[in-house]
Amino acid sequence: MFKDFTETAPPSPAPPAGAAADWTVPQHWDRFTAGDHATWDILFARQQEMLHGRAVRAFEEGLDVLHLSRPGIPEFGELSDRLRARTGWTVVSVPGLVPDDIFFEHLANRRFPAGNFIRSRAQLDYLEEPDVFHDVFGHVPLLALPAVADFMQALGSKGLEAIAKGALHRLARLYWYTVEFGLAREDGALRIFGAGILSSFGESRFSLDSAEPKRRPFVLPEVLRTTYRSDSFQTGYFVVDSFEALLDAVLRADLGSLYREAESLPDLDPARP
Ligand code: HBI
Ligand code: FE
Repeated sequence: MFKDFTETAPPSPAPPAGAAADWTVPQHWDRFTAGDHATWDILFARQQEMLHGRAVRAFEEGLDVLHLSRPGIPEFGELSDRLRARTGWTVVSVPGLVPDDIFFEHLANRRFPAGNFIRSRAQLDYLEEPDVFHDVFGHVPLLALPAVADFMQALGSKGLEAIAKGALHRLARLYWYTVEFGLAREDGALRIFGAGILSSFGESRFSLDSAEPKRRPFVLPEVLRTTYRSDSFQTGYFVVDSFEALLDAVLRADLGSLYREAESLPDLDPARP
């Protein structure tokens, strides 16, 4: 019936050679080639144009206050100085995907792990592992906003708790449908705030304009029961009314009870009517 909530997660793998115990590595910004910086510039220009009027307003403000519009891949030390001054967050460099407990431990301490590599020209539209464009362009601008900064930190600590409770798959759905693929209503219009959409040329149009996907109001217990796929555009999105309301819903919830309740109910299809 229920999953055994006392079950412990397997130990995470050791960091690769050259990485610290928390999987961070030097960014080695000086090792990016002119071609790497040009790849960033191509992606940046294309997304900035596409997202104008589509992203939540705070996204463009974040690009601005963090000076992300300057050409080239950002240097994380300088970016962190600007971000720290706003919300106390920093950006740390990692070689790619890191184990869940390591990832959430960083978030719980207001550190955002960002890839130290950029995709190749053949992968402008799709890649498997999050690179510096997804991580920095997609995630970092909104971390300049206090409500999002607090929400991400909360997800970090709730993530660590979820691992301990054997409920990581539930918390991962909350992360997916907000931080990665969230939509928001702003002045009555639908806007994008999820980094997976913000960093995707195709999905930034599809998520708002297509008649195919379902768009439903954010309801925490429903989100925890809704499956997702990572190999195609989403078939359903959740829409928040504000970041403050989202933060409040997650901070006030008794997630342990919601996880247990969800285990006794069937999963939900994001494309359900
Ligand atoms: N590692 N670098 C990186 N970036 C992520 O977004 C990430 C990760 N490790 C685990 C993880 N995400 C997931 O646990 C969450 O998306 C739920
Ligand atoms: Fe991401």
